[in-house]
Amino acid sequence: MKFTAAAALLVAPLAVLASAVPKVERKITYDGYKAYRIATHNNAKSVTDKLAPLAVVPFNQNTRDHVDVVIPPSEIAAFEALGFEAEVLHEDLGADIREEANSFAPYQEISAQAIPSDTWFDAYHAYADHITFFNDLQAAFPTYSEILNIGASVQGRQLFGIHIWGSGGKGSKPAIYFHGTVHAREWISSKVVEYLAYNFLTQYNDTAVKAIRDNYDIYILPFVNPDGFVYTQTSNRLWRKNRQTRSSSSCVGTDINRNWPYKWELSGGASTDPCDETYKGLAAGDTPENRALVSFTQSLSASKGIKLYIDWHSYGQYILIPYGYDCSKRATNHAKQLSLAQSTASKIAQSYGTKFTYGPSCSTLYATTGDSVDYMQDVAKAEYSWTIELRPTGSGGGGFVLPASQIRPSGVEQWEGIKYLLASV
Ligand code: 0X9
Ligand code: ZN
Repeated sequence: MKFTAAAALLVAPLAVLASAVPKVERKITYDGYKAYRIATHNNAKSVTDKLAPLAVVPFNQNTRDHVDVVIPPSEIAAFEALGFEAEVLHEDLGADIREEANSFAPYQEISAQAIPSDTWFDAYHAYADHITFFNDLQAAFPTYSEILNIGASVQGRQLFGIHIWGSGGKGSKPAIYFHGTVHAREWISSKVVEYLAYNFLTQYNDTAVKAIRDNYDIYILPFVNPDGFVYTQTSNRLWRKNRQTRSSSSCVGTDINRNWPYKWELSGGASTDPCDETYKGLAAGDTPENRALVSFTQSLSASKGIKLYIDWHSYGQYILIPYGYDCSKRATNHAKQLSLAQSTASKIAQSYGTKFTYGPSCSTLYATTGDSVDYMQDVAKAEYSWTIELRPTGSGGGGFVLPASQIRPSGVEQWEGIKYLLASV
């Protein structure tokens, strides 16, 4: 499949083009682009072979059941002539991106030490506002939290986060450890981990939340790929990887979730082509983001250990347990992880009926090498190591561009799931 968005792009008019700015990237609008889910019936290759002559933009990673693609306006007639069994995910991706942009809200400034308004969860926001939100949230609870800065991205942004604790004091308990937005376009993942952080801090007077806070130290890193996230806001809403350049290629970006130094060398679960969405890098851990994450993870592992790690992604509505690198390998506590995934999925469904599929990541979805979950399980020795793919499923419409009205329900159902899970581990 050719990735030709750069060639086929439609451009938004630039409001200001200051001559002092050396290089301005034009924004891909995706106006008139349609997203489809094509049923593959276990034969994805026959689908991708038929798509090969078209200028198709890969959308989500392919699964056994389906391939999700974005088709530029000029190719829609040719695509429809192929006669696939397909459903529409976005009728006009550009229109949905514009609606998302229109739903942005500025951060509501608050007085010193006040708690940020929870209207934060009704809109998407600029990256700088996320930093302000976290700083203000932490400042409202100075005795029970601190801001983390664990290292810098390729472009020098800090990988920031929040550390929350309870009556045991700072750093006295095993870690509950969450990463958000490793894939830049998966915006709902940062909003959901923010929702969890907000509730962990503001609901300490709730008995169940107090028990969790008193038993664990909680570490939440909402943007482990900040450069990629900023790029989705300035240039290309569908960007996935980091923004690392390499002298060996003109293509930009490495998939940080294929770059972890564990089973990185295996083939079949990542790409060695720098132009691909799942490019693994030239060596394990050769992205600055991954190096910072590895070193921070090692410090958690070496101090009180990691009870639970969750890598928050979208989309598909899955709870995925180890492993990614081998479809027949199971964790030593597999039965416990599977039963917790099942009961957590039931708990999540109690809020609005949202169905999450659960199971081992490779056999349920597809193989991945050098991913965070396998590293956390086997190297960092996390007791439970999961990926959660948030809303939507895709079937029924939508993908990475999820209406702002779904931020709060996504947060609510995951909060219920996490409270249940942390009371059960
Ligand atoms: O491909 C990934 O890294 C994750 N999916 S996403 O669509 N958000 O990119 C899945 C990681 C879970 N691991 C496996 N499925 N093996
Ligand atoms: Zn992802």
